[in-house]
Amino acid sequence: MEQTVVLVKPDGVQRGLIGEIVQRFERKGLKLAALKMISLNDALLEEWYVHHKDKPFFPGLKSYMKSYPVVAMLWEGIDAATTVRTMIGVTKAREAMPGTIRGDFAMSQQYNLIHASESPEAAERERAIMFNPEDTFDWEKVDNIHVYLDEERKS
Ligand code: 3AN
Repeated sequence: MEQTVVLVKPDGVQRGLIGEIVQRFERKGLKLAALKMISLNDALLEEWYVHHKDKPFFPGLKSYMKSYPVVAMLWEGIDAATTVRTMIGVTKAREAMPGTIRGDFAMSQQYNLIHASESPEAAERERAIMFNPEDTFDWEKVDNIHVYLDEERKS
């Protein structure tokens, strides 16, 4: 099944929202395949945000992402990348729809609590940057038979 990478960013860690965020994805029916706390450094962030490296906000983004640890997770499910992006809401958090994570808990364009891979391709790239093979777990989530139709699970 598809996997997607999520980071609870330093503001989410500071604001005590790790549990809330994990709970939303668990209750949705996604499967957790990896979870770790990590302090990010310049080299990792320059690779992670390579598409933003010439943007005026990049230096500020980098120092914010290094300011405190983040919690990195790998979530698995059918269409996981799109599902999680829908659940987090738009970048400018004060405009994010109520019911989304940013819509319910954040106001800022930069301090928007959470990162989620933009696409399955981005998720593969981010997974390789963030996780070693031993960080990830391939386990059977037995309640998947109640989350998906048989045909969906086998497709
Ligand atoms: P998203 O996280 O919604 O995919 P991106 O990829 O456009 O958004 O931006 C990556 C991160 O850069 C955002 N989560 C946010 O923290 C920060 N960011 C994006 N746009 C701005 C901006 N105009 N000013 C400050 N920070 C920004």
